[in-house]
Amino acid sequence: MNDIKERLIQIGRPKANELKQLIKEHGDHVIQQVTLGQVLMGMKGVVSLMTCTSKLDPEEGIRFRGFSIPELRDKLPKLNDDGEPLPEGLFYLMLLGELPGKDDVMHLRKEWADRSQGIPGHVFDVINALPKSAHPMIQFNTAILAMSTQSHFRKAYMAGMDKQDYWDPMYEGVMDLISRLPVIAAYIYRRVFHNEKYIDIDPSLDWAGNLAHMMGFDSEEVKRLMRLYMVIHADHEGGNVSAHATHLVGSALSNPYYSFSAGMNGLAGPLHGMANQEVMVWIQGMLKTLGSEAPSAAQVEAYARETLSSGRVIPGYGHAVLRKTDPRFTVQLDFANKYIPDAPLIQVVKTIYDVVPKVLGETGKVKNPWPNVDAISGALLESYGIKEYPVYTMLFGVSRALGVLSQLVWDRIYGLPIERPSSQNFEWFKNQVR
Ligand code: CMX
Repeated sequence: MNDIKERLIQIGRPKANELKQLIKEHGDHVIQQVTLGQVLMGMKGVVSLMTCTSKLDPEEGIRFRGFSIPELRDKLPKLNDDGEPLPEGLFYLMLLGELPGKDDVMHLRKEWADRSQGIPGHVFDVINALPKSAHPMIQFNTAILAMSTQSHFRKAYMAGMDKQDYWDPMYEGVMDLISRLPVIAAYIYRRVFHNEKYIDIDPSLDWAGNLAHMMGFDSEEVKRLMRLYMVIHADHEGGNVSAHATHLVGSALSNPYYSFSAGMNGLAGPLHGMANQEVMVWIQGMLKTLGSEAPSAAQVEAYARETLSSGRVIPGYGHAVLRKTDPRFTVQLDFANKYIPDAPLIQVVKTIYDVVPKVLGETGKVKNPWPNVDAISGALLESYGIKEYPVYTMLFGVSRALGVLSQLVWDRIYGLPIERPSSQNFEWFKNQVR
């Protein structure tokens, strides 16, 4: 058994017992009152999930196992002192709740490179059967489902495994799946946008560096950007659509491929992960309409007002939980200011940031007028030469696997039951206030 699995048993068994005891002794304890508005408006603020990998504070932003993004950039192992932390280290932290050493990260890097070689040939046949015009998220998700023929979890379940051991084949599937996502994403990118000129994995590279390499970007600059991108998109506690969907489907003891695929279907919505593509479409539409690559604040403001008055959202702004500028936006802006301060698109993003919060605030209804992660991520990718917007959400998806799948392992360690909330019709809700 490898070190990570041994550690999971050491930490996991006592925690699972503790949880059982807590429920046995205090299962009837009332923890929260829920209003009619909360239930009918997207269950915001209703505590209904247990997630250990990360926590989102409305004012401060995300913390992964207690660490903010600036703290992670300081404390997680890097390849070079001036580089970005390796996503392998963030996965280790989210899975075990402990900061990894450089050896731990290098071990994971090698294990993922080895596991990435095992994608069955039919997965590529399935991708190739789709039209190239199919959105990359369709191709990505189809490939994820096609990989489930190799599910360790399914095989172990059919063999009659004891349920306290479910976490083990879940972990194996999660490790396979995470290792293979960069290969799949790069394959789809090269298939659709680079005439099927595929690039093999370089086993000496790290997980994110390899993704950049297989997409055709070998500069250290793009690899550094990819490491940052993979770290900041990895998790956003349990209630967001992709995390919640993965967890929900996993609660039926669906294998990790089915579960993650459900999460990716949610990520593909324009109010969630697809917003990074939408932002670029909105910016390019604005530049075209205004006939300028460097619009003034007044021009951007007028364009934003026009978007609102036509009943559309301004993508990249607002959030269901956050009430301040997203630190994932700030860290990307800092990155851009440091490495590409003169990039024209970054100037446009800054001008939007100067005016859009005021415009959204004036509506009187938008609870958070500040930018989220998606307001700048596409502009950064495009500035580094990854110009094909339809792949942006797929890259988000590769990263999101780190958080939601490490949580899925913990769901099985804790032995969490199938989820089955209650629902009522409209009459029932009206009767509550009569
Ligand atoms: N532009 C225009 N209107 C917005 C808005 C925006 N950026 N953000 C919120 N609103 C509107 C809502 O549509 C809602 O309008 P109605 O009352 O007419 O239905 C009202 O303001 C209140 O919404 P809210 O409570 O502030 O926000 P929600 O929790 O309902 O929604 C979110 C959150 C992110 C879906 C929303 O802010 C939005 O649509 N933003 C643009 C899309 C986006 O950037 N999504 C990415 C989020 C991050 C991620 O998941 O990746």
